[in-house]
Amino acid sequence: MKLYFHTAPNPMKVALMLEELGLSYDVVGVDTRKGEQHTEDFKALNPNAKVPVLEDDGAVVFDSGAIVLWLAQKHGRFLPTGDHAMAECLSWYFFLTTGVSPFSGQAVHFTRVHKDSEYATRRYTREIARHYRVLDDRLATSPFIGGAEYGICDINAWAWVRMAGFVMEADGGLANYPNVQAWFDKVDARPAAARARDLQAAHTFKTENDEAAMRAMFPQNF
Ligand SMILES: N[C@@H](CCC(=O)N[C@@H](CS)C(=O)NCC(=O)O)C(=O)O
Repeated sequence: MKLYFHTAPNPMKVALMLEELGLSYDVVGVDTRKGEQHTEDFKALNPNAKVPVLEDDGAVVFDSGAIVLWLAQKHGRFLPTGDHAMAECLSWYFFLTTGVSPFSGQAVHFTRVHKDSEYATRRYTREIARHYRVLDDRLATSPFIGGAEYGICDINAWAWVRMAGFVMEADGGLANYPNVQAWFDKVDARPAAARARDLQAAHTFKTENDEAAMRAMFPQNF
C-alpha cells in the first residue's frame, strides 16, 4: 500500500485510519506548496490534484473521506452494525466530510491567506463556529460522533479538530465547545493517534506561503 501524503489535516485522517488498522504502508510525500500535486503521474492517480491518495492492492482511492470509508468497508472495522446505526453514522460522516472539513479549510484560507475580504472572513469563521456548535450538541448526548462506538466519524474528525486552535484562534479554539474538547482528549489519547502524530513529525514540507506556493495551491487565482 502506498499513501500519498502531506502533514495537512486531510491526509492525517488517512494516517490515523491506517494506524488504527495496524496496516503497513509506504509513504510518498507530496509537497503541495512546491506544486508536486500537478505532475502528470500524480494527476493520473487523482485528477483533482490533491492529497491524500491511497494505492491499495491495485485500487486507487482519492479524497480523504472516500479512503477512510474504503478501508473501513474493506476491513470490516470502525463501522456500526445495523441499518439504523449505519444511517446515523453515515449522516454524521458526511456532515464532517462535506461540512467541518472544507469549512475549516476555507476559514483558514480567509483568516490566514487572503485576509482582505471582510465578508468571506465573517462567512467562514461564523459558519465553522456553527458547525462546531452542532458537533458540541451532538457530543452532549452521544459518546462518539457516529454513535455509541468509536469509528469512522471520529477518525475523520480528529484531524481537523486537533487544528481547532489554529482554525478558530480568534474565537478561542475549543474553549466554547467543552463536549468536543472532552471527546478530542479521548480520541487523541489512542495509541494510533500517537503513531499518526509520529508520522507527521517524521515528514517536513515547505511551509512558506510565498508566491510560488500560492501559484501551486491556488492556480485558478492567477
Ligand atoms: N476533499 C479532499 C481535499 C483534499 C485537500 O484539500 N488536500 C490539500 C491538503 S489538506 C491539498 O492537497 N492541497 C493542495 C492543493 O489544493 O493544491 C480530501 O478530503 O481529500
